[in-house]
Amino acid sequence: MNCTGAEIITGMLERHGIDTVAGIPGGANLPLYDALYASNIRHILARHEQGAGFIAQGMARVTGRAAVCLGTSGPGATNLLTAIADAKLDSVPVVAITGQVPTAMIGTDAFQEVDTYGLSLPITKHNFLARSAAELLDILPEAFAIAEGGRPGPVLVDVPKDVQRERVEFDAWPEPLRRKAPKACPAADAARLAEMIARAQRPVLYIGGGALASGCGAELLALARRNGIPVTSTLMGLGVFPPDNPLYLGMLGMHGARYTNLALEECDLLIAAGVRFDDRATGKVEAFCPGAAVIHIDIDPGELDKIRTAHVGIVGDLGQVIEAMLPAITPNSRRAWASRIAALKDEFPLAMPGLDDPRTPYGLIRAVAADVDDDAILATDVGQHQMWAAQAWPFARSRQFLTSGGLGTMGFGLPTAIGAALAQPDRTVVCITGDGSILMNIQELVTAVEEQANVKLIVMDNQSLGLVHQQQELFYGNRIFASDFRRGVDFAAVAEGFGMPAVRLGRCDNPRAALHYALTTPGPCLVHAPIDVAEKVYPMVPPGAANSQMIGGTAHACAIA
Ligand SMILES: Cc1ncc(C[n+]2csc(CCOP(=O)(O)OP(=O)(O)O)c2C)c(N)n1
Ligand SMILES: [Mg+2]
Repeated sequence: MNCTGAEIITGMLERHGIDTVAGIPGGANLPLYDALYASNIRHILARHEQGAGFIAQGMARVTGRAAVCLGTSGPGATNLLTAIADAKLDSVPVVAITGQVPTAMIGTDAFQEVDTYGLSLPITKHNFLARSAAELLDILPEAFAIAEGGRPGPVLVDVPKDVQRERVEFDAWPEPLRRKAPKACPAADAARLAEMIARAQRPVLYIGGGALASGCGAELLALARRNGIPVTSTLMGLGVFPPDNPLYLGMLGMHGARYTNLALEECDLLIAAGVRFDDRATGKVEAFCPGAAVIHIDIDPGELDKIRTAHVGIVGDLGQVIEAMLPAITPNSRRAWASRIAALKDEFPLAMPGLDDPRTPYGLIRAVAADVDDDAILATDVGQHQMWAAQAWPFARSRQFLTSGGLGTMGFGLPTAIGAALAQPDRTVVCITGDGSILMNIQELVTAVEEQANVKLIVMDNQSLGLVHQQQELFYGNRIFASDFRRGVDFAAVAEGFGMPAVRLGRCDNPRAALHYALTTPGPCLVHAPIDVAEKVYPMVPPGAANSQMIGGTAHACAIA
């Protein structure tokens, strides 16, 4: 074989099953783009590198496989960083390949030079600076194995221009590296877990993104059912557990239902499965499940005892650990605990006012959900609309909900939805976004049009950074500052300017019919939905407070001065 470094990259991408990449070319990665010209890989030309990063995330989040984004050196690389950091916090396997100035010029403040390796160090699972074309034969397989193995995450490969052009002779293409099988759960550990569960009176399973990555929905369901264990989910775990199962408690934490957080207060055994005790889930951590023994199962040893010391911590693949302990789990219906939870549910249900009215936040989200099949993918941006969607959308399966959980990145929604639609073109992808968030990656509207991605954007327009407005109103004495937009945007006209059809719900007599038209017309479409700025996401745990101190969300929402 005789290839350039750039040809090695495209050849290795093909060998890893990559058929689509997203990026933007520039001086320092032009040799790579020249090699792409000659390859079968489809290239999605994003309009901003952050868009390319999130398009890759969308592909990775729905498939569970690593996806690839490309950027040139300097500003191309720095523009990718937010999407890479976002992938790190949500454990998404992304391989970012950046061009770099020629090796001899590194460190000279050359045109479009930044230290991409240094900048990406704290926000990647691993990163590489390629020093030779031959090295790429090792780096690329490693990059994919690291991105996908164990706890997934982003990997950056920085490739100087001369390395992309360098020719090298080699005998054979390296095989993709096999993923290391996680260590099996020792029988003694499995027995110990089963014993703790048998002794508990009020256990709760607390599941998160790790459950999704492990693909262990069936095992979790079997465990919960056999021992009558109620199940709560973090934002990242939504979709893993069937929402209509009587054992399901819904989402916990800052915007979880009151009964969910109250049930957690009372539990005596917390089985933390693929979670990281994020503060949005736990509230004031000292007051989280105060009387509970804790079992913590995670594939990443770094998560154990990081925030809450576990009585038993198990490092391993969640599905395998549950499978190992299932035979020792005693059947139990836990009548007393179930009836206590039923009583909490009755007394403190999740109030979703306006559910039948598509002109209200909850009503709109439910109307959209009712008009797509349960295979549809939901992406969101960040803000009130994200939390309303998390509360109201009836998630039926894993990898259906794409949201920026850890980093909370406004601008995530549109490009991520495009990536999901490209990876799975037969599914409808709904993106619920806000008037603030969509502006952060609005340029990708034209990418969606160009690719005819089947993305349905629902812009919930309260002419405000609503979640900020809500916090200022509730916790800063109603001193609303820099959160309301003084000037609105005609998002439908903007979409049309980008070549995307649009529907103005505010002007429709029959909003359900208008939604139906938008959701069933093939290709991308934008729906503009005016929302009252006074609408709130309730309940809400005040920042820093215990989950039990949540406010609002009862039938008579608390009045807060
Ligand atoms: C990049 C970025 N900047 C700032 C924030 C802080 N922030 C969180 S929610 C929010 C408001 C979002 O507004 P919008 O998209 O209109 O959603 P809404 O809350 O109104 O539904 C802001 C500014 C953020 N999460 N991300
Ligand atoms: Mg808004």
